[in-house]
Amino acid sequence: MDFELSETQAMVRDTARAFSDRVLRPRAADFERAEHVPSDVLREMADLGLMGVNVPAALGGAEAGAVAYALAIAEIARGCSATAVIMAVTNMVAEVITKVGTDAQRAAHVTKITSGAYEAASFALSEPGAGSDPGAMQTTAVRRDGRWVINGQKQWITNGDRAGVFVVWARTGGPGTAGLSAFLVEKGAPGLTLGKAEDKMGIRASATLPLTFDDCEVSDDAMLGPEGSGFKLAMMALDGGRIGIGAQSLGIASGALDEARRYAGERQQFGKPIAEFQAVQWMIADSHADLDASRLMVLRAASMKEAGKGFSQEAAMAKLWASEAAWRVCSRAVQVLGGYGYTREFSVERRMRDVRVTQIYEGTSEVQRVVIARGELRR
Ligand code: COS
Repeated sequence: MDFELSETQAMVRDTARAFSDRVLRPRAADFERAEHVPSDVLREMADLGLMGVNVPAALGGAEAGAVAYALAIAEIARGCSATAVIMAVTNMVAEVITKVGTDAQRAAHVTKITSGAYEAASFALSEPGAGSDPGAMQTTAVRRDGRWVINGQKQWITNGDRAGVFVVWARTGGPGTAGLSAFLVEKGAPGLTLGKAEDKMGIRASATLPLTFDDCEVSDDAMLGPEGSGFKLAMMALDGGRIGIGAQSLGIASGALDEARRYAGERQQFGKPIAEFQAVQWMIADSHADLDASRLMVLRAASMKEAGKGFSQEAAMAKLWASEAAWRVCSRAVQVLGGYGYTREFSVERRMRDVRVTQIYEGTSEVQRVVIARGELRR
């Protein structure tokens, strides 16, 4: 067992950290107020290789692997949680098209994602009535005159406002999970309407939209992967996505712990810094232990992915643990800062709102427990 990072992994982490400290951390509160991450920020991330960290160089990616990707997401999230989820979903789409797309689909879309020609990409699986249970989806795709015609509604679509391409799941066969297929739908496709962004608790600089498909026609070769393979494709992509959300939770909470540590060293009460009180030391200690466990679990799942091993359970455990630990860490950080922690003067208030969704999106904590228990009971 080797806990040392390779040169490439350390380089990607350092690149992401430097960008995050220079560009994201100082501006995250402004992004939240504007409810938007500026396009030039995403463009610079693409230039740094951050929109295709685990994508082959031949397709414009950094080809740095899944561990480097997790490290990069954590660093970006430490600076700005919203930018991290934009990056996470975009990378997930780039990876899934790379993995199962045809040469033509890769050439058409992956290089546009990695180069920043597309600002972002989207993953359109959930629906108003199909969240934890994608097998219940109602969106349909039917073949008509050599084209696919998509009808239905999607919900909670990260990057819906700025994606150049959407992976859209629709029913092409019978009921349940076996009847689903995935399609690549380009921005501006006729019949695709973007809804109004949700008014969310946190991650407000990343837009989350509903989409409506009303006789949205795509070409015959827009199907991604074989017909009927959509559910498995979604699960496979989400396994990797869950490592990304675990890393995002880790990054958001690491920033909260940094702020709590700094504040505890400066804030004087009863004639000494509050860091000298054991009550505060224990909060810092528990948070540090929580985050160290998260880091180990996220990086283990990422290294198993990189080694080509099965990692569904490990990714589910990493996301479950890291998202719930991050919530505890952010809550303790607010407590350490007291009244100041409850104001927008410090980032812990925003981090606590932002981190809450990591227990919900890309599979709720309850779904992660289902995945873990099924794996465990099958052994
Ligand atoms: N990788 C590859 N295949 C997988 C898989 C995975 N991680 N997980 C399941 N499958 C396969 C199964 O092996 C099964 O294949 P067969 O029919 O050939 O046996 C098929 O997919 C159906 O699997 P299962 O019966 O387990 O599906 P369920 O409907 O019971 O769903 C859960 C299981 C709850 C785990 C799944 O629906 C899930 O992850 N839901 C959450 C979705 C989610 O994260 N939504 C958020 C969207 S992004 S914000």
